[in-house]
Amino acid sequence: MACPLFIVCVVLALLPEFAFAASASDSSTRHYTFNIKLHNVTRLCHTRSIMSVNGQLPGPPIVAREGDRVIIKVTNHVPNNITLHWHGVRQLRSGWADGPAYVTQCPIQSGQTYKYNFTIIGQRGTLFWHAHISWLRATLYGPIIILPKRNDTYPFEKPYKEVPIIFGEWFNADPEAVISQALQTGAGPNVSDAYTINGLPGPLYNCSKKDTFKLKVKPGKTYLLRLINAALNDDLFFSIANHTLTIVEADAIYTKPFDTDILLITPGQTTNVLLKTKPSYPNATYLMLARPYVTGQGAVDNSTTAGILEYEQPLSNQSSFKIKNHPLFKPSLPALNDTNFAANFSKKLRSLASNKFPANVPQNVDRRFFFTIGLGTNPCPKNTTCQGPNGTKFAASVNNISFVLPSTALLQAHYFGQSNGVYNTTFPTNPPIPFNYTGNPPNNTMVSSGTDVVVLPFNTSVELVLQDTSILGVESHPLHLHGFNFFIVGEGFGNYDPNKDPAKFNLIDPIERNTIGAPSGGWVALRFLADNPGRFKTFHQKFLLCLSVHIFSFVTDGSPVENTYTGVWFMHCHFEVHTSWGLRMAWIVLDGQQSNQKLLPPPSDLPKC
Ligand SMILES: *[C@@H]1O[C@H](CO)[C@@H](O)[C@H](O)[C@H]1NC(C)=O
Ligand SMILES: *[C@@H]1O[C@H](CO)[C@@H](O)[C@H](O)[C@H]1NC(C)=O
Ligand SMILES: *[C@@H]1O[C@H](CO)[C@@H](O)[C@H](O)[C@H]1NC(C)=O
Ligand SMILES: *[C@@H]1O[C@H](CO)[C@@H](O)[C@H](O)[C@H]1NC(C)=O
Ligand SMILES: *[C@@H]1O[C@H](CO)[C@@H](O)[C@H](O)[C@H]1NC(C)=O
Ligand SMILES: *[C@@H]1O[C@H](CO)[C@@H](O)[C@H](O)[C@H]1NC(C)=O
Ligand SMILES: *[C@@H]1O[C@H](CO)[C@@H](O)[C@H](O)[C@H]1NC(C)=O
Ligand SMILES: *[C@@H]1O[C@H](CO)[C@@H](O)[C@H](O)[C@H]1NC(C)=O
Ligand SMILES: *[C@@H]1O[C@H](CO)[C@@H](O)[C@H](O)[C@H]1NC(C)=O
Ligand SMILES: *[C@@H]1O[C@H](CO)[C@@H](O)[C@H](O)[C@H]1NC(C)=O
Ligand SMILES: *[C@@H]1O[C@H](CO)[C@@H](O)[C@H](O)[C@H]1NC(C)=O
Ligand SMILES: *[C@@H]1O[C@H](CO)[C@@H](O)[C@H](O)[C@H]1NC(C)=O
Ligand SMILES: [Cu+2]
Repeated sequence: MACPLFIVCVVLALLPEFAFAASASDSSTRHYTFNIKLHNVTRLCHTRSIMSVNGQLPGPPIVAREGDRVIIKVTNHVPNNITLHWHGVRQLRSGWADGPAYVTQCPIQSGQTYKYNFTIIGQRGTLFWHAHISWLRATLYGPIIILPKRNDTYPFEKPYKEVPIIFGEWFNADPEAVISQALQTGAGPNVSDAYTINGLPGPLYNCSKKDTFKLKVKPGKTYLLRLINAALNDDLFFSIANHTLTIVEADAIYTKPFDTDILLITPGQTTNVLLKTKPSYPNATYLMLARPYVTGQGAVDNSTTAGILEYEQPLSNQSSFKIKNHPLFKPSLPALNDTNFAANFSKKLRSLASNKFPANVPQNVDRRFFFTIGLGTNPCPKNTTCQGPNGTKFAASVNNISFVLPSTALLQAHYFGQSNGVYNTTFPTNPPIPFNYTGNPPNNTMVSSGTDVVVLPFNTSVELVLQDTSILGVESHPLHLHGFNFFIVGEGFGNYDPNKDPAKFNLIDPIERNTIGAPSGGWVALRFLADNPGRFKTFHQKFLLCLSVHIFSFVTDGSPVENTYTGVWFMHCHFEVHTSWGLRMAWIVLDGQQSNQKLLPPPSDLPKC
């Protein structure tokens, strides 16, 4: 009697979209050992002791297939406190492994070990990992490469080779000293001395020619470049001379492919591009360049990092021709302040939105939030002098609150019901005082401070508008949300108009990402669902759910009842300096009713404060 239903449920439960990774036969567990140690590195003729993972800069890549469990055993052999973050990994029910210090965990102290343990579900492409405490991510970062499931293909031409290209920032001084001094004086921090490609600044800097990344290619092939911006404080333009790139993925979400000679990538973003090499050996070498897109008023490292695209010489030519006799072509990049380029580029990015990889844009909204983001000031402590604007200290805020990190982790406080005195749940839905956000700045630029969060019931559909302010100058901020991807449904310059702008929202195929460069002097509208339907159940659970759903008709409109998205999710500017100044906040998403909609208990080795 239940036969047809039984079969339907077996089939549904077996569909890959619904497969729970750990129970699928082709998924596996990948183990990594990360030893955080000091090691001496020389760049630009300056030798510095840096913190690195296993003595590598950039750190080792994490390679996994969609559906795999990853366990990274991290041991801290340095004096500093450490945490690592798996940037963009959604951490379903595993928020204890997310990593931001004092948000989801206390730091791993010197001599301690912590095992990060999570499963990668419903994501494929490039992400990255980095330290998430103070400015330690300056040297503690590396790629996360998520391959499609076994036997699954890319929705684009199979590349001949895949190469991570990770941008970083090199400081001759210790970045910890740089930020600590800035926070003390209230001034903007000293800027970096170079940008790097795969840890190497390249030939355009003094004393750096030998530290140049070379991408050796064969003619007539397609390469997949996995671009990652791990720089601390700078958006970057990137281009390869005489080669067009095809963007196919961003933040581990497939995009509608589009061709471009130049791309823009903010800290926290990743972009996969296809590079088709020339059909035959070109007798030329090509520079690839990256340099910043600058919108702020402060000091900036405006230098350019370069790598070389080098065609392997045909065998017959090897002796007779020297690569150094070849002409070297240089790409041209937009002006440092080319905001039009940024806006046009952003408009071209669309989700693939295919049947297999749908764009599940929330069509209805339960809760609307309007957050101003930008800089501000804090008063100078009595009897000291400060070097920020007008003798104050630089600060930054969301809805005028400069977020103060607690001395214990928010997630522990939440989980054990000990939030009293740790955080408030009164984070404002709108700016406390409306003003002309992108007009003449108000006279009072002071921010308020606190540890305040938004609490969302399980399964809330959220619309969040981020509005840049002109206080101390407009600026593009790369906002990053932990635990979720959001859809970028609209953006524009000036002040957001809640009456006119929603009509222009793209609810069909907007790009889905975890980090957005909010427009300088403008706004961006994001939507996300505070759960993650349909991909987090064992076969057994899915089968039972399917039966119960159909027998009792719990769900008639296709809305999800399963799954969870529980935890404390940090949201912050991915310019490390702005995060340090307080441009950060957190969302608490409550447990759902069902047992599989709840955060798992903390692992036994979770570090203590
Ligand atoms: C992948 O394909 C191979 C060969 O076609 C097959 O033997 C294997 O069972 C497949 N694996 C999965 C998980 O589908
Ligand atoms: C780094 O170099 C300094 C100075 O030469 C030396 O004292 C130190 O032992 C080196 N550190 C490591 C980890 O090799
Ligand atoms: C990782 O987490 C899973 C799910 O909580 C658990 O079953 C497993 O034992 C953990 N593995 C390790 C090595 O801690
Ligand atoms: C490369 O581009 C430059 C400038 O656009 C052009 O002058 C040159 O002919 C091109 N060279 C090759 C080998 O593609
Ligand atoms: C490169 O140089 C070789 C030797 O001069 C020549 O035979 C070949 O046609 C050149 N290739 C191109 C693409 O210019
Ligand atoms: C970079 O900044 C320096 C000093 O602030 C300035 O002299 C130089 O012209 C700038 N370079 C570019 C490419 O804007
Ligand atoms: C960009 O900078 C140039 C000078 O370097 C200036 O002339 C131009 O007005 C600036 N453009 C914008 C959009 O700010
Ligand atoms: C500031 O300095 C004055 C004079 O030296 C002293 O009387 C006062 O106590 C100091 N205030 C604080 C807060 O340190
Ligand atoms: C600095 O103070 C002066 C005089 O009080 C004021 O006119 C100016 O707007 C202030 N500037 C900033 C950036 O706060
Ligand atoms: C806000 O300021 C801008 C720039 O000064 C101005 O063009 C605009 O009219 C102002 N808007 C309102 C509502 O006052
Ligand atoms: C919570 O709010 C109260 C009242 O405004 C304030 O006194 C307290 O400092 C706040 N606590 C935190 C952790 O921000
Ligand atoms: C490391 O973190 C612990 C817990 O928050 C704190 O008590 C300690 O002072 C920190 N140590 C260092 C070196 O920052
Ligand atoms: Cu910012």
